[in-house]
Amino acid sequence: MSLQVDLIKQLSDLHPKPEHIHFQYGTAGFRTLGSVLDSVMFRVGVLAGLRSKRLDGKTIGVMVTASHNPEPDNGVKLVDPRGEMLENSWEVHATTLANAPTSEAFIEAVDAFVKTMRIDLSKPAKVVYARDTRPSGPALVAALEDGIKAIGAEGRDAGVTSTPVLHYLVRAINTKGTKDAYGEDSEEGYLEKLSAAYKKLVAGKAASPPLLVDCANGVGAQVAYKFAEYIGDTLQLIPVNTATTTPGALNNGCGADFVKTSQKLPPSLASTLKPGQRACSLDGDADRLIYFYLDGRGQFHMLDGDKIAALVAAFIVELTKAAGIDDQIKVGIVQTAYANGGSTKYLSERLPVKCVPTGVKHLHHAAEKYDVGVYFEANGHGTVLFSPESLDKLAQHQPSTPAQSTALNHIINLTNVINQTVGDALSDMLLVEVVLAHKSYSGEEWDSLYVDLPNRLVKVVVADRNIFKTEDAERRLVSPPGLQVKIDELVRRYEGGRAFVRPSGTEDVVRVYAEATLRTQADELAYRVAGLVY
Ligand code: 16G
Ligand code: ZN
Repeated sequence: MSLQVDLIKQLSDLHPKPEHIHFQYGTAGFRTLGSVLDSVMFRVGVLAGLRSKRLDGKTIGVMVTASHNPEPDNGVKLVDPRGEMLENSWEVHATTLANAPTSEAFIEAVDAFVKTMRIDLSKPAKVVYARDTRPSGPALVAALEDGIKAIGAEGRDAGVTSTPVLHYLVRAINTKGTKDAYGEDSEEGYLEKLSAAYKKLVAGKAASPPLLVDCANGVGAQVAYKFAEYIGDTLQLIPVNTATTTPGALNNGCGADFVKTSQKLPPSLASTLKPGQRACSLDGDADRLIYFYLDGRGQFHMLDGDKIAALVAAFIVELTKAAGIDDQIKVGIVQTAYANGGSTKYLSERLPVKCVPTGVKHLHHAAEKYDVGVYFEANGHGTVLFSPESLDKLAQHQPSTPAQSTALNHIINLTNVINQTVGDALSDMLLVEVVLAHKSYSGEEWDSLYVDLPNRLVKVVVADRNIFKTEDAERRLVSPPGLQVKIDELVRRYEGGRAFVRPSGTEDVVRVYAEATLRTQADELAYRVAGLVY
């Protein structure tokens, strides 16, 4: 079977590539202004179909979102059959296809690609796709559908939903009817699976105080409202910032990225959040989660991805001990250079901790190497992975006391409340609430596990960010030559000082991170390192 060249040409001509724009499949897929992404969407549709054919007709996912970025932005990323990010080696192929200047050049590139990858075009192809609430979404999905049609793939529209739901769907579809079945392949199936596990885990525990959920005026609002129904009285969820149809509201002055970067309470919550009460923020596609609370004096405290990792890892270790399985199932942590020094110190005194470069795929792959891998970026993206061997051990373990049996059931339920395909703000929220309920922790008690070092993140616009090259999981610069020595020299002058510089993978800037024992010192160090970079 060969390519349907006429059909591809006819449809591709409807989605011409804009001149003078170079697209790049980066850490978060293709991401830029929604208004220039039409051709990219069409071509991603074709590519998703080809990937499905290459993998023997397994379903591939496509998510249309720009996450925490401003509303006019949009983006697209591919999801592999087990619900993970697209295999690394295909990123360059995505980039090549997206940049072919004309329909003819595109068809030629597809043809060459099919030949080198030995893709059997007679294989079936299936693609499931979803989008967030951005206004540019419907038109971009229409372009994607043209691409799916052009390559002769079967498309399934999962509608408007969160990124983690789409990842779940891909895994559920591909494991249906097997021994690894992941759940019903629908949003209801997802809600049902997670909330049933949550309810078992908190059965008999005192009801938690109501939880404010800042939905960033994005798609998480819709999923949060549904969870509120599914989990009923066990935990009262109060979604706020749910204006998904108000122009300009998405991620504006609210959401996980706002809270993490500005280290402030979203202004829209100022009159609602009471001292002592917990709240959390999701990002625009609901795959990041940040908690916070106000103390008795009304002072804001943030509980970020690092704090979530510490809370959750300690709880799982405790349960493996209580279940008598801690000699067989070991917990490990994965962080990035952005992890607060306070968290790294606390965690590495207790568990194995690995540091990897920024980006979910790096964390995910490193976490797969542990029996139970807990990975969180400080920005609130993360999850927990249980290896297939650990899942088998849990299923086969014979508890010798009722207490062991209870703990074992808790761990098994945790494997179901956690979305193991990707970071999932609402799944992580349920997980956090389970631990808080079991430990009877308030936000303040959770916060006191360790003290965060004051830190500052700044961006620097430079002429060419590509000259910045890093090593040691982005903690040190190898290029431009000589710069790292100057940074080291500066850092030495600050008590508890640490700083690093890396090029952003999503914006045309260089990021500088600094921390120190004192707030003023952390700020000063960040600005002085930025001065070296500029
Ligand atoms: C993307 C990554 C996120 C990372 C961020 C860093 C995925 C799905 N997302 O959003 O993990 O923290 O990029 O952005 O991998 P930066 O390179 O601009 O600092
Ligand atoms: Zn996101």
